[in-house]
Amino acid sequence: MGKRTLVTSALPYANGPIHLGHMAGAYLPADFYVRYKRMRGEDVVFICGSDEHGVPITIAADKEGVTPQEIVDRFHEMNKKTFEEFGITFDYFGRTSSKVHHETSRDFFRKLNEKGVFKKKKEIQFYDERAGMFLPDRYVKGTCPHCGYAEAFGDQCEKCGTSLSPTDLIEPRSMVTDEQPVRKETEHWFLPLGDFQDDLKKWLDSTENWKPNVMGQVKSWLDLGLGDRAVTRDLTWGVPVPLEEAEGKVLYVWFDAPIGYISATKEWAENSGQPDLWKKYWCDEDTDLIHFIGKDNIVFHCIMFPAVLMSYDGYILPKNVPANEFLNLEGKKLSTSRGWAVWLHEYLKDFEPDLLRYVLGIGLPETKDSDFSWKYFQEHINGELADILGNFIFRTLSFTNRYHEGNVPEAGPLSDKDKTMLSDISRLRDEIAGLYETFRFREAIQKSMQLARLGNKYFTEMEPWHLRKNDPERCATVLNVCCQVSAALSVLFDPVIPDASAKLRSYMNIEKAGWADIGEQTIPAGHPIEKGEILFKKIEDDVIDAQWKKLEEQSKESEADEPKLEPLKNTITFEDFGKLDLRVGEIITAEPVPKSNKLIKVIVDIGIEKRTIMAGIAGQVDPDELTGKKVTVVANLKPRKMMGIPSEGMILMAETPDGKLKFLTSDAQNGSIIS
Ligand code: B3M
Ligand code: ZN
Repeated sequence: MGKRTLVTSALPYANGPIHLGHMAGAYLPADFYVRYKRMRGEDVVFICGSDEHGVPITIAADKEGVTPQEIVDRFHEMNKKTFEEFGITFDYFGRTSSKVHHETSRDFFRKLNEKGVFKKKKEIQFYDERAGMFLPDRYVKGTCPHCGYAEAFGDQCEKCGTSLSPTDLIEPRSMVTDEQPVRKETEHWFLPLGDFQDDLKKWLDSTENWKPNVMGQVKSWLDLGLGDRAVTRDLTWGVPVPLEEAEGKVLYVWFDAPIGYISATKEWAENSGQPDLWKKYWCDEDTDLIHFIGKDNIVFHCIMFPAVLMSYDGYILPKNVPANEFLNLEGKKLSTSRGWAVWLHEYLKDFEPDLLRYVLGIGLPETKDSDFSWKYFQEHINGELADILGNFIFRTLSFTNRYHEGNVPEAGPLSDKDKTMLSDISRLRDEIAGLYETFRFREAIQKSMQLARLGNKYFTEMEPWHLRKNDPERCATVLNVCCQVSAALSVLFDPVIPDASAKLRSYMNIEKAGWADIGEQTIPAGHPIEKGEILFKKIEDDVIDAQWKKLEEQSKESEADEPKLEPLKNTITFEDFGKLDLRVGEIITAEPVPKSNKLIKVIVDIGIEKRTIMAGIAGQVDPDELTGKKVTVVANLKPRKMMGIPSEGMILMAETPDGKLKFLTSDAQNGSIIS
């Protein structure tokens, strides 16, 4: 263990509000860890900030028809506030649009460039001719060559996690126009990750306690062999590349964003009046650097950023990257576009932060995807926070208050049960510490609840309400033990439910809340204690119903935004249908019609003869790709002239709700009748 710890949480894109999935992935576990470390009196700094570059920002801006600046300003402020209200205790929350960040990331690029780390390569990239722009990786979608997932992005397949290049995709399409992009040459700077293969492997082998799911992913990329990764982009939004010859290019967002951790630490140091302090956290081997992220960010934090740090030289490398898997909602994948999400700022209108912190905490997706449901929320609050923890505290405090004038009573000789209860405090405290140290927060929280459970059981078995009359001395001893357990709980639970823990400490007049201060004798006899109030109220069914309703409405609303199918037409008779002569045809040639932006002139072989057909499909399909296509032809449609050319039939097309045309194709021989 190092002398100090620098903890970072993934910089959220400032393109939308924070939801439960974000929270469970990179923020809440980090906050548990940091709060735990602070309670131990350790030197820890917790850094985060808004990621304000990259296509997620421009996509959001395009969608709303506003500038990227407007988007990042709005969501930076909003998310910063939400984090604060939810009790995420960053020491500093920066933003990558800051001057310090631009300077820092440009300095990184410049230095690496001067050292000759980069390769400059002309590259063929996808270009959207209709939109007139090179397509960033995220603007290209297609089928993943590894797992066949049809909606993979050009930089990564979210299904199998493989890191991709847009040109790897099968049937790529532009997200801007949905057209098939063309390949065009452009020049970029590349980080040749292959050069770092051995050093990365050495570093990874030297690390300890990594989660198997994280290490497994990283190792499999290394086994595949690392390639070159472009670190510049043809975009206008981002940090400009600090070279004259790179006019019009910006740094790739995944080059500058992790450097954002460094810039934010610099700003934190500056604000704290010791501008050089950041170096202690980034350049001193006695610092443990821990990155909390979601699993989709593993490659960037475990391969790309370490390679950048190594080549700059003088920086420490991450000690651990405890990435989490994903959180589902009510059994379904979270989806912001489909309105299937619980937004933190919405949650906070209805409930206290502690409740969700606890419930997300016991079900964190640490080793596999996990699920959040409102029923689960209700069950664990009522069954654990209220019935176990809250109940034990309430019994202890009210009893002490009623029968011992609000002072911790003096303990007499201890029975075996008393001794066991007291030793459970120190035993669990140490076990919980071990779990926090190894990023097993779910178990740490379950074990904390275990102490309350044992306390409750002890209280019930000892029956102080009887002892009070029959054996007042025993009663005093039992209550003394219960007060020790309560005091310990006020500290052990602090990382998870800080508000309730602080309240409990205020009832018990405990000022200092340090991990080392709790044990078998935390508070002395005679210490004043107030009765306090009930810590957790139970959640009724109607409250949960209201949340379900909200979710349902929210997801319905966004369904309404999706294109609708046309209503069915009036019924026709069999004879009506029988009048149509539908044939299988094959396109022999296709050419654009001059001066028409809709028509393509095609010659179709319908077995019996060849027909000229004017098809209104220009702009949707590429004439060069039509030859050989099997289609359905209405063969007995009365010919009519279009742009002066007679069209002898019609090619049937399916029109999707969002206006895209698709052929109806058949592998039957040309001229076959369709009926
Ligand atoms: N903004 C991706 C994300 O929010 C990205 C993280 C940056 S961490 C340096 O998933
Ligand atoms: Zn895949």
